[in-house]
Amino acid sequence: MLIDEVQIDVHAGNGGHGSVSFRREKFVPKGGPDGGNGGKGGDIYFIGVSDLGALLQFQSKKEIRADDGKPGTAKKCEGHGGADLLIRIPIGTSVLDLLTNKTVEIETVDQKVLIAKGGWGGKGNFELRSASNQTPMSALPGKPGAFTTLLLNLRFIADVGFIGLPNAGKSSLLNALTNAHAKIGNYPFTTLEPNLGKMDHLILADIPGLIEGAHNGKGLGTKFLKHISKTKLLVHCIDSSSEDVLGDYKTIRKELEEHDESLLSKPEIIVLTKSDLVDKKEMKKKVTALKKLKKEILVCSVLDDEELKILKQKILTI
Ligand SMILES: Nc1nc2c(ncn2[C@@H]2O[C@H](COP(=O)(O)OP(=O)(O)O)[C@@H](O)[C@H]2O)c(=O)[nH]1
Ligand SMILES: [Mg+2]
Repeated sequence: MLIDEVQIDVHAGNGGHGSVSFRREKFVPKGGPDGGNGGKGGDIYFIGVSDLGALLQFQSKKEIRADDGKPGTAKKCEGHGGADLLIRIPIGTSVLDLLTNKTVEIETVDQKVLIAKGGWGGKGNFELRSASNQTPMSALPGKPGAFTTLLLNLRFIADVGFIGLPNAGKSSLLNALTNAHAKIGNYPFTTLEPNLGKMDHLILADIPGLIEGAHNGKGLGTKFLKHISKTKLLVHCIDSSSEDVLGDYKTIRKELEEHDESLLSKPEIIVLTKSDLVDKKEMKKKVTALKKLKKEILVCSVLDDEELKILKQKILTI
């Protein structure tokens, strides 16, 4: 399972309280103040990782807390600081702070971003001495750690996105070209989440359920349309046994346009899938119907190694 959107609460550690304490020495009945400062609360950082599954850590844990600082103690001892937390976040995640409405993008591996700062420790009564008050009888409390609510959104999942109507053969192609084990079925919506596979250095994704109306929440498309936005190439799959290949193409293009117009200018190749199901003459007609789009058109069957090889080479040239 791939988690691509999750809301979490983050609480940095609170600062430890300052201490109220007085020196105790033999023959000095009333020693001066010696209460130490509280320790600082732990900070929370995000760090970029290449593991796309890293958001899975939030599946059952939606609240992240860093340790509080410890209180100060006698003899001017400062309390221990709370340990900082380093949270692994997949690159391509945008982090929206729902309280400030600011967004940070996690873009590179090892990128470290301070998300919530721990509170400073309170001053102990030793540090609070002043000219007017040499023996403060109180100390300051630690400051609370920063708190916020974040919406994490994983966008950048693949170099190449396979799009097309349900049943067009996207998952089958992904499996044939990569190490993925996507579910295949002769019914719509087998693919409920994007399937990823690796082909040489490229990550290929099978983007599920793009259907008419997906952009306004019908079907399963909306959730996944965003994954297309950062791919370098779209492989538009059209079932060559369809009666209206051009209509199928346009349906998907309309979805893309209504979601985000800029998707239309992405490099795209058209693949007429399941080529084994139609004869040569019919295939020629289908290719001709798509020719006027002035896009690269390939025909491919998962049963034909030669056609698969050509498709692979084409994808690798991006
Ligand atoms: N004959 C034939 N059937 C195919 C081919 N590719 C996919 N199919 C079948 O078409 C149906 C839908 O395929 P699937 O990959 O699940 O489509 P998706 O919904 O686009 O992911 C399945 O029954 C597949 O077995 C192909 O190249 N040739
Ligand atoms: Mg599928």
